[in-house]
This record gives sequence, structure tokens and C-alpha cells, in this order.
Amino acid sequence: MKTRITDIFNIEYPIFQGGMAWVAEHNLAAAVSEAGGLGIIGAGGAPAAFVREQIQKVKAATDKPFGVNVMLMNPEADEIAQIIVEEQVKVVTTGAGNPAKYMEQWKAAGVKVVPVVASVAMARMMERGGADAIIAEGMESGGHIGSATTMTLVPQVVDAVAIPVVAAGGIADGRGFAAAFMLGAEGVQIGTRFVVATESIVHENYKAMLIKAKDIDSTVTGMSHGHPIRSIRNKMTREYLRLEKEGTDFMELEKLTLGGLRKAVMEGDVVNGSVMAGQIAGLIKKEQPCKEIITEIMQEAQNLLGK
Ligand code: TUI
Repeated sequence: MKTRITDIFNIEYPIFQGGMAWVAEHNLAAAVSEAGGLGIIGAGGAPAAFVREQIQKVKAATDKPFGVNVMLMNPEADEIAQIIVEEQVKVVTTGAGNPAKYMEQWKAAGVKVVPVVASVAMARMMERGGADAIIAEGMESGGHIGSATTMTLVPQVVDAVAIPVVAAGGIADGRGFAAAFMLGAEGVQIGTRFVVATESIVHENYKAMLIKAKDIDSTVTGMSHGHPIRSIRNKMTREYLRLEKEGTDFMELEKLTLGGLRKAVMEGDVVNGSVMAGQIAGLIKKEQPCKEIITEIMQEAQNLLGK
């Protein structure tokens, strides 16, 4: 399947792997790129030196294109932006903020820039700033989210910009892929299904929790201070929501989510940790290699879209 997304990014299938903090490290990114999608290293809240190592490891594992996601709330985002240029990374996606201050630097170095947006206004602004494509992410996604759903956001962003749009949020199989294309998307970004990929280094407790999750098992914390985060309901989310109601300081609460993600991913503490996942987790039934995930999605989507 050829779209402007496969052309611009020089990939076989128009599937991006979400740049998930702690989860999307070199093993996962290299596996997705090798399978013909676009693997993406998630810089998340990690130090710049760690991100450079991850980039070098993906380069050693595959000759295929890959990207880096810069989470703009990372205190070392400036250094990471520079490392992307130095390491000649071909694609950068951004999240949780406005990447305008890095745009010129990246464009000058020939890096393709794909901001993740949660609104039409931000999509327009990013196109004016020189973005090569846009990822329109609905609130079905895991982690830091906006307020529009994928179903409503994607067609409105498609109408608002001329650059190609990648749909994200709630997509985990060929039906979701086909639906996104019906809305005008030319690619999809998938996160949650890749969390349970065989190549994903995520702790087995985390994977088991996603495989067991049902449709309504996620919840959103941080709504009141403007940093909504979707994760699977557990002791941490219940505690967070209680403290949030009591008006606890944002920085205190933030420790529960950002620090808690590492605890869940690396240590498997899915009780006190933050098990970020999208609403589509209920659809995911088993661990599979990235290659199998991508092949399955493409076959199902092509059957549907060919009808
Ligand atoms: O970035 C994400 N999802 C994430 S980042 C993350 S790491 C983290 N963990 C705990 C606390 C904070 C961060 C986990 N999940 N998705 C992309 C995304 N970006 N969704 C929504 C946005 C967004 C929001 C506001 C993009 C732009 C924006 O602009 C606001 C502005 O600056 O005007």
C-alpha cells in the first residue's frame, strides 16, 4: 500500500509505532522498522545521553528508517533536539507540547518533522511551521491525551491541512486501520498493541495486565490540572484521583504518573505504578512478534479497503 506517508518516510507499510516513554526503546523500534513500519524511540523523560545510546543501538540493528519521539516536557529536550541532528536521525515526532522552537534546526538538518497534535488549531500551526506530516491523536490513546476523539479529530485535521495525516488513538487492528483511512488518514500510529509485542522489553506483569484489560478498564488522571493521562485503573490511579479531588499540588501528583510509568514498565509494579495504555487494550489478546502484528493488520485492512 502506497500513500504519501510511505513515500515521505520511505517505509513499506504506513504504520508508525508510538514513541512511548520507557516502552519504545531500541529493541522495539528496530523490530518495527525491520518489519516495514516506522519504529520510533520514545525519549520520554529520559536523559539525553540515554537517548543517544538508544539511537546508536537502533542504527546498529537495522538499516531501515526509524524515528525519535521528543516528549517536550522533558527537561533535557534541548539537548535531545541537538542529538537528533548530530546522529542524523531521519524522522522526529513530538508530543505533549509545541515543538516550534526546534523546527528550524531540524528542517535545516533535513530531519522530517511530524508533530503529534490533539487539535485542529495546533495542526494548522504545525503545518505553517514546516511540519512534513501530522499525527492526529485522539483521547482513546494511552498516556498524555487531548480531549477530542480519533473519530472526530482525524477528519477535521485532514480538512484543515494539506500535509498527510497519520491517525492515532484506538487503532490496534485492520479494522481500525481501514476506518482511519476512511476518515482521510494516510497512515496510522499504533502504541498499545506494540507494548505487548514479543520484542517489547516491558515487564511481563504490564503485558499481562493489558492482555487481561477490558474495554472500560482505563481511566484518566490529571484532568483538573490540564495534564490528562490515560492508564489502566489500579491502586495508583485511585490514589491519584483521591488526591486530585483534594487539590494536591501538580508536581506531587506528577511523580505518581511519570515516575510510576518506569516502575510499572521496568519493575512490573502494576499496583503502585502507572500502566499507561489506550482504550483499545480490550481488543488485544496475545503477545506477538512485530512482524506478525504488522502483517496481520495490513492483510485485514487490505481485505476491508478492497471491498
Ligand atoms: O505525548 C503524548 N503522550 C504521552 S507523553 C507521555 S510521558 C508523560 N508522562 C507523564 C506525564 C507527562 C508526560 C505519556 N504519554 N502524546 C502526544 C500528545 N501530544 N497528545 C497530546 C499532545 C499535545 C498536547 C498539547 C500536543 C500539543 C499540545 O500543545 C499544547 C501547547 O503547547 O499549546
